[in-house]
Amino acid sequence: MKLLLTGFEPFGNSPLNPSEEVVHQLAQQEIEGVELLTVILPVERFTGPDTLIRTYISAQPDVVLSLGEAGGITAVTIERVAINLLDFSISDNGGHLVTDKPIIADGPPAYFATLPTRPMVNALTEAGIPAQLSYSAGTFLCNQVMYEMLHYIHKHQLKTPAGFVHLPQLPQQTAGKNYPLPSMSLPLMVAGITAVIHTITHWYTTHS
Ligand code: PCA
Repeated sequence: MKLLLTGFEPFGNSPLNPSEEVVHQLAQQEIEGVELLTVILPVERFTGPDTLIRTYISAQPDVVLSLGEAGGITAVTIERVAINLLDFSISDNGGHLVTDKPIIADGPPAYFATLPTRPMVNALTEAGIPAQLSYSAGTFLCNQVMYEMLHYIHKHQLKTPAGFVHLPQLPQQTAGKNYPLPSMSLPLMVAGITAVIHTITHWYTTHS
């Protein structure tokens, strides 16, 4: 199974993005039954989704799994839905602050993730890693790339399963803040995404 795994560059005031760190670690590991392709996406409203779609077209993966950071979450968070809305509360890395706009003017209100979301949560829980399902990926770049990937697949009548996982911040991003913030260590997140990829691989090989 050819898996396209994406992360995001840092954004906001942070020099790090856990999704980029996890992707870099996994790119150096062997995962049985998986040919892994990785790319780090810009946190920018045009080049972020463009980079993902262009990589998808040239790599022709069997599955797309995208990762991003969400400050304040306490668990690896499997996104079930992407909505057709850009409503940024901070500027992207290109300086765009877009509010109240659709991602695709004539696109449907939402797309569901087409990955096995509940088995992914169950695999994380069984591995002893905090995990949850989520019904909102926000209204920033993570939601946008999830929506645009699913829209492209739908529009071109393709069958590639795709979805998104939000990761907590790394301890070094939250240390020294004068109010408590949740975080998760890099090795635990790497183990978590490895468990997620095993689940997807098993599901893909038994369903296709
Ligand atoms: N998190 C942001 C964008 C990039 C990232 O890693 C989000 O949740 O939209």
